[in-house]
Formats: sequence, C-alpha cells, structure tokens
Amino acid sequence: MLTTTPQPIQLSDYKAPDFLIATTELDFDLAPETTRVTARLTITRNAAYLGANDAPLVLMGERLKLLSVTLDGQPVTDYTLTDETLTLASVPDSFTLETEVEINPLGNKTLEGLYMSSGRYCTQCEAEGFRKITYYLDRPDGLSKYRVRIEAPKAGFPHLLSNGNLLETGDLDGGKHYALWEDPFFKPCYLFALVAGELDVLEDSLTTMSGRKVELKIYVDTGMRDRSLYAMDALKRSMLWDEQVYGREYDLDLFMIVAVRDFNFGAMENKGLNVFNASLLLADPTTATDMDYERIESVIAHEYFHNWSGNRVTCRDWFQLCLKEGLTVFRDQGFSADQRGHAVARIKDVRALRARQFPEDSGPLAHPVRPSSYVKIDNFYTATIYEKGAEIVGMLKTFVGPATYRQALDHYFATNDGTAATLEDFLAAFEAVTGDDFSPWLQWYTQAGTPRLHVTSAYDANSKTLTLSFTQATAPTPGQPEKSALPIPIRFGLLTAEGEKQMFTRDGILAAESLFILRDASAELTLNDVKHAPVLSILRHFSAPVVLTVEEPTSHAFARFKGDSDPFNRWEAAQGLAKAIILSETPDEDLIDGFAQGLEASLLDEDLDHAFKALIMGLPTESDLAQSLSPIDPAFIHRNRKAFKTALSLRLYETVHGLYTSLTPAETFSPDADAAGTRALRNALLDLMLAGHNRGAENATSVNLAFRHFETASNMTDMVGGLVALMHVQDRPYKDALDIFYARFKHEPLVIDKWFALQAGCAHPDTLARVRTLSQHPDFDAKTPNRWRALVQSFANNQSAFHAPDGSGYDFLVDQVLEVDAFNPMTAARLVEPLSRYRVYAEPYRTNMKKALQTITLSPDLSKNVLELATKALA
Ligand code: 0A1
Ligand code: ZN
Repeated sequence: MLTTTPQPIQLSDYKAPDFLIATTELDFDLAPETTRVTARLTITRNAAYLGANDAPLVLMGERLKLLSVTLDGQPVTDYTLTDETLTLASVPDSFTLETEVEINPLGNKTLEGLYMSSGRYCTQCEAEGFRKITYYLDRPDGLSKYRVRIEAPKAGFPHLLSNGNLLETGDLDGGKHYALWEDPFFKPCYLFALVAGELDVLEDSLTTMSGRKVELKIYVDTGMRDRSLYAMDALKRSMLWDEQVYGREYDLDLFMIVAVRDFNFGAMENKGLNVFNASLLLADPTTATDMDYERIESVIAHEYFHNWSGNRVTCRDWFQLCLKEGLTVFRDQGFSADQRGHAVARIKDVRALRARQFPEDSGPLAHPVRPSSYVKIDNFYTATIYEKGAEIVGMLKTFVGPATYRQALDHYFATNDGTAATLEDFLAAFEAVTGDDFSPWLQWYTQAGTPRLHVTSAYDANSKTLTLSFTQATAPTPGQPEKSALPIPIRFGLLTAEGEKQMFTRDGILAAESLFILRDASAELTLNDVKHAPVLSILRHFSAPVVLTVEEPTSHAFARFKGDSDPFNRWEAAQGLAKAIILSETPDEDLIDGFAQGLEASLLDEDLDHAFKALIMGLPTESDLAQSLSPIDPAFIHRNRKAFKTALSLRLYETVHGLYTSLTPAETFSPDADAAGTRALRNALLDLMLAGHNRGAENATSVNLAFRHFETASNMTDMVGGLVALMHVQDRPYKDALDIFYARFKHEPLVIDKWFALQAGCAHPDTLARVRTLSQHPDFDAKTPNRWRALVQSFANNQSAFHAPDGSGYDFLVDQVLEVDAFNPMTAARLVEPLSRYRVYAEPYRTNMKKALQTITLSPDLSKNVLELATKALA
C-alpha cells in the first residue's frame, strides 16, 4: 500500500532474464495459516550474458516469511531482503538454490497466490501471483519444468492436484497423505496451479486425433457434479473443434478443471489444471440462464484453447498479453459462432465490444492493444487487450483469407512452440506464408483509439458507375497526439432502394460483395455496372473495429433494415435508426412509425431465426447511446429511450402479444442455440409488451401475463425474463416476485448473485436506496468478488441510477472501492473505470464524478492498482 505514484514499467526496458531456472521442485506442506513451501531451483546464468555479466540473483517475493536459504546445499545468510525481493549478490554460473518460506493462505484475501476458498486451497498466479508463493523469477519468459509434491491432512483434503501427470500418491504419519505431480512441458510460473480439498469429480475421456486417450475431470463442490455436465460437454466439443479447425491436439494425458467460488476474474488456463469461477462452470436449467450456458461454453473453450495460444506458445513479457488473449478470444469467438450461428454471435461480440472497449478507447484509460508502459499489469486485463486484440486477429484473417490464415497459424505454432513470443513473431508468421510486409498491421497493436471511418458516394446514372470515397481519422489518446492511418478491411455490398441485393462490377469482376482495404487516410473506389441508384451496405459483418459514418438519407437505413442480406448490417441499420430517434430532442413520429413497421416486418419474417429477432428488438443500451451524445446527459438518454420503447410497445402491442402467445415453451429444456433463441425472443416480446403497460388499455392483462410467466417458469432464463419485465411495473408484482425468487433460491449462492444484480440493475429512482440496504443484507459479502460485483458492478453499470445528479451514486461506489481495496486491490481497481470518463459528461455529473475520483486519490493507503487508474483518469 502506498501514497506516491509508483514508477511505471516500460516495454522499451525489456531485457532477457539474467538467470534461467531449468527445473523447479516445489514441496507444499499445507496448513491454513502456516503453509510451508520449499523450492529447489536449478539455476544457470543466461548464456546470452555469460562472461559479460555478473549480475546478482534477484528473486521476486511478496508477503513471504523466509525460513532458510541454501545454495548447493550450503546455508546462505549473506542475502538482502526487501518487501518485494530476495537478492544474492554473488552466485556461480550454475547452482541449485533451495528456499523455505511460510505463507498464510487463510489470511490471503487478495485471491492471488495460494489462498483458501470454501475451506479448499487454490492458487491464482497470473499475472504476478507466484511471487506470493515462493521466491522466484516471476516473469513470463522464465520457462521451467515443474515437479510438485503436496502434503496435507487426509481429512478435509482428499484431492491434492497440480499441473501435469500424477506420479505418485501415498499415506504419511499423523493422518496425512501426499501427491507428487510432474509437468513434462516447460512453462512460465503464472501457469502453475495447486488445488487441495474436498471435491466431487465428474470423469470422462476423449480420444484425440492421433488416437491418444485423455482423461477429463471436472472438480466441483460436493453435490454439484450434475451441474458440471454441460461444461464437460462444452470441453469435449472445444477439444474436437480445435483439432478440426486449427489442427491443435491436446498434449497431456489428463485435463482437469476445478470450480471455485472466490475468484477475481472468470477463469484461468493453468497447464492441465484450469481453475474456474464457479459462475462460469456450474449450470442447470433451474439455476442458470441461457446467457450463463453460452458464457460457460465460450469460457471453457477459451481456457482450453489457451493450451496452445498461451501455454505452448506463451508471452515474452506482459506487454505482449494480447498475443495470447486477443488470439484466444478470436479462437473462442470462432468456436461459439460455429456452435450458435455466425450472425447472432457476431452481433453479440460487437455489442460487447461497443459496450466496453469503445468507451475505454476514447477515455483517459485508453491504451494500445500492446501498451508501452504499466504500473500494475493486473489493470491491463482490459476489453482493449482482449476484445480489440481479437478484432485485430479477425482483420488479419479477413485480409489474408481463411486458408492462408490457417497456414499462418500453423506456422506460428510450429516456429514458436515452447517459447515466449512477441507480436512481431505472430506477424512474422503471416509474412512467412504470404511473403508480404505486415508491418502496417503492427500499428493496430501500438496505436490506441478507435478509428472513425467516413464514407460518401457519388452515383452516375448514365454511366452506371458508383464512386465510393473513404476517409479515416483517429482522435488523439493519452500520450499519442498524432495518429497514423491503419489498414482497414471494409467488406461491402450494394442494395436497391427497396432493400434488394444489387450486383456490381469491380475491376472487371462481377460481384455481390467485395473487400476493400483502406490503407491511407483517404481513398476512392469506383464500381461499374451499378444498375440502380444504390443503397450502401458498408462494413458488413463488422469487418473492422471502427466507428462508421455514411453520408446518406434515412431511407437507406430503412432499406437495409428491411432487406440487407448481411444480417449484421440489417441489425446495425435498426440500431442506427433507433439511436437517431432516441437522441433527437423532439420525437419524430414518422420515424417512429417507420421503425415500428420495420420491426414488425422483421418479427413476422419467417426466414429470420428467433435469436436474431430477439437481437433486432433490443434497443441500443444507454451506455451505447451515450457514446453518440456530447456532452452525455444520462437522464436525457434514459427518458428518451424509455419513451421510445413505450411508443413501440403501444404501436406493436397486438403483433407482439400474438407472437408471444404463439411461442409455447418447450416441454423439456435444451440449452442449445435454437431453444435458447426462442426463449430470448419470448422474453424480449414480454419485455416490450410491459414497457407500455402504464399507458395502454392492456395494462392488467400484460402485468398478469408477466407475473404468470415468472411464476410458471421452469427455467432460470424465463424466471429472469419475467422479473425483468415486471421491473416496468415495480411495486407489488415486482416485489412479490423478488421475494418468491429469494425464498426459492436462498441456498444457491450463484442464483442469489443474480437476485442482487437484478435489483442493482433496475432503472428506478429508488435503486440506490435499495442497493444501500442490500449492502447491509446478511447475504452480502464484499470479500466474495462474485457477490460484490453482483451488487456494486451491476449498480455502476446501471446508467440512470448510478448517475444520480447529486452524485450519491458515485459516493456509494467510492466507499465500496475503498473498502475492497484494503484487501483485494485487483478487484477493487476494476470499478474505478465507471468514473473515469467524467470529462465527456454534462454538468452536474462531470464535477461530481471528478470529485469522486479525487476522493479516491486522496485516500490513505491506496493500492498501486487503484492509484494507477484513478491518477490516469484525472491526468
Ligand atoms: N488468463 C485468464 C485471465 C485471468 C487473469 C488474471 C486472473 O487472476 C488475477 C485470472 C484470470 C483468461 O484469459 O482467462
Ligand atoms: Zn484468456
């Protein structure tokens, strides 16, 4: 804990390690408050420096009680200890170092290093948690082979798990037992894991493409085994998909996953022993929503895919974090798209990108996908590194085409296997297989900010030619006043004014769709044989992470809404129209009528699937709308969005009600995409019906319908759908539903998290008061990140409630962040971001947000994590 601004670490200072640790032997003698860790390390001076370097050995270690040090068996007393390092000034070129430390897993509430969760031991070492376990060269380019011995009482700790293969187990005196594990693959210490405790296990197996049998084991809380069946199914599908689509085979004989309740993030890809936040693993129809199923599937895939993109090829330093994260997100998005439909998956990915990454990229916390400096790397597990990183890989694939992309990836894995790589190595693989220069693409990694792409067009009816003019510009971001033009892949097509597909000729080739790469600040493209005055459909499938503006009449957006054969742009047209309507000062009744008709046509279109219809019904979120308003006035946005939804509800009641009643829930639950799509549509219809309940004649009918929907729901998706619809009503039916919900699920922590989140996310003037009361609820526990985020993060995301004009919402957040920062800085720091963009808000929000940030920075004993973000936000 500190009060001065800490020194940042610079990418330009990167230097290969002075020492290499070829083998790492760890002995754990587990005890809740006095675990002993003995580390035997075989160390050599890095050959790169031999003869030219007599650097001291500096090992990182935090919160460790050092008991002894020996070098080649001889006790060492001549060392220097600080809060963060153990230094041996003079060491030979090759030696064995043994240290013994004591640590306190029970008292470790940071949830980094070795800690206890629900009476079990578990670890989290990424990014820099290993140094809380033992003194070590805790950096991702230090690859070592691990052998781990775990010793613990048999009672309470029947399972003793670590990475790799189980070599030996045995009983010991005093009711104890041990297990010995060996991981045959070199790995960085951030991939080390240990779990010990009482667990149920679901076992299965899979034969890989080369005919090897792999044992699959998922460890969960006692009694929860059946809730891991879906995760197991998703794991097997992921393993097969990675073989089929990327040619990647699993490499150990055993793959284990453990679910824990207390976890800072979503899940972790430790070699052969993934650790998951229980909320992203356990599912059954009565406790998990379809969204939960979908996330479980994608996170299972994500962590599994890391085995190649992250573990076999890891990162040279933490600046390269997106090398593993961007690529792995891109891979998991590809998997989800294959499982659930490409258009729907793309829309959801773009929605998430816009909700989280675009605001980040335009605010004070904007950073390149490969940052050039950081104070705490934990603060860089951001939407930019993950989601924008994935978009860059997607653009590379679009640019080279799927077959060349696969060759490039094969080459990347083959040439970097077993090493700690850089983004240059990644791009070198594309250069190797194409012979082209990919250095312009590196700028996507080094330049922050979302490019704006502007398109104008000129059609000549006589010559049937269309000239498209493209320009790009990126606004300055902190530390980067000047921006370069980036390569932007633009997929496009043309429609007629009626929304029909229109062919064209480009460079003599007849096409329905084409790809243009904008390389400079501006460029023109001429298309021929364009028979009718065209409607443009630009940036199909969202082919680049940019903000697009097209100079065109509103009727063109309606044409795309009606008939664009690219589903993404069809959805996008609806979003754009809704945005224009909501953000206008006075309601434009004609536009609203037009939108309602367009939506009705989509809802009645037999060719569209239910999941897509549910998405096209979803109005832009308040935070999405905020990005198009300057300065941001959250109350204005909320009021107008609500009014528009009410107007749609009143106009479309009959159709919506009719469609709702025609969709009878399936007899048996299936989590698959089709069934989930139908539930999503039914819930979206119900929500729209209720949005007009207090204005329309159907008042009582729709309220009863929503309550019945909730009460008779046989799955969590519909229960939540009913509750969300009842939020429009508030008072009795809503409060009754919340009480019923609580009473039914009070022994299900993951469901009670939803109960907290739903109330904190409710757009109602009383929400802050409710949230304050809930923070005193016996079930509220700030030390469990899932519960804390359920209440506090959901509230901070609730635009209308959080942005109370008197600043009371910000005060609540500040109190919470400071409280949690005292024991879990990593989790606390993630909630500084909602205050960070104060400059783009209208008064009084702006001043109040700034004051809240200042209160944070002026607080004593802040962590580096929180201090870094709050200071950057105010800079
Ligand atoms: N590599 C993980 C993300 C992760 C990072 C840090 C964690 O603990 C502090 C946990 C997980 C992933 O991408 O899934
Ligand atoms: Zn990851």
